[in-house]
Amino acid sequence: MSTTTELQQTINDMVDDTRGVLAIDESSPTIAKRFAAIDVESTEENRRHYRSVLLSTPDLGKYISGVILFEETLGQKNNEGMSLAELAWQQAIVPGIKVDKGKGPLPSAPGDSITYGLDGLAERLEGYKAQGARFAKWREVYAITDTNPSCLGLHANAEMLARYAAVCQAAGIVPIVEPEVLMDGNHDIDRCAEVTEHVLHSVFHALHKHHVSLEHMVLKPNMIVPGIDLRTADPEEVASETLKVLRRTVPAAVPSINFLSGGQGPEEATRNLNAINRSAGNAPWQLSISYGRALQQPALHAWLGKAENDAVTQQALLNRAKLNSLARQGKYESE
Ligand code: 5MM
Repeated sequence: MSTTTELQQTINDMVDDTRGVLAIDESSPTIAKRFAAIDVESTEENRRHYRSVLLSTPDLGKYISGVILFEETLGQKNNEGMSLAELAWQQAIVPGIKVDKGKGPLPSAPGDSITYGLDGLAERLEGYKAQGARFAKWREVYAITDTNPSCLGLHANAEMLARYAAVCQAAGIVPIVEPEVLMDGNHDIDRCAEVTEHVLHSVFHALHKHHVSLEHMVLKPNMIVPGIDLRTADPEEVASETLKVLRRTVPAAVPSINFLSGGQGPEEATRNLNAINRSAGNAPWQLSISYGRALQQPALHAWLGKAENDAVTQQALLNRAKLNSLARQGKYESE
């Protein structure tokens, strides 16, 4: 199979008009924080158990088309000895893998950060592919202040995303490109829109320079929302600002835009997605999800680290996945 055929096949399997992507790719420090909130220790066995419970949820494949795994999870098996990647694919959920190695400060750009992990990426991808991964994900993070992100921050982060995406496509792996403008702060919705427009413009400019095939990637952006300390926007305003910025920056060749939830509550993230899809008209891309917290939070709080809660954990995940599938189609009613 040619690389292009392979990429197209993965896009066909991941992108449709009702399903979305589940992000369970929390790195070790992040999953430890999530488990600490329910008083559960982050051991390898607890992480394996929790994530295999999620991926065994009956009917999850009706609403979820892809799952982003952490490197450790890709090598793990369920109690019956099946790899978690295979378990996902049993329900037509395409397995993918977070390949960035976290972030640190960007030198000469105070307040901006940069993500690590390009060295040896091509070789790592071969290994992940052999374990069943068909797409990858890389996140660059942008904080908003009066002066951030800087010009250097915009340029350097966009270059990283484009270089990562080019390496993935050469290996036949579909890249999810995730430029996350953080909600942290007290900036208003207009400032989030202004920054996100700059970010997406710089990212697509870099993708073009690196000859990334837009037809064979997925964009995972933030929605346009006010800073977490302000939080006054209603879903219609979020929808109109988000669609305005996306129309100005994202080429029609991109098949799917899968939002991150970024700290929005589960209900809020579903309401906003619904409003976006109701207002989208004839938007050229699918408008879907790649939520982590907004899909998992109710499931995590149902689980509480106890095997006797496995079934209610799955019900909680399925419920959120189903509601987001309705929101994907603009058919969600909060009652
Ligand atoms: C922004 O985080 C991504 C989406 O999750 P939310 O919907 O909760 O915002 C998520 O995929 C993230 O990239 C992973 O959890 C990895 O994050 P860390 O911080 O562990 O590298």
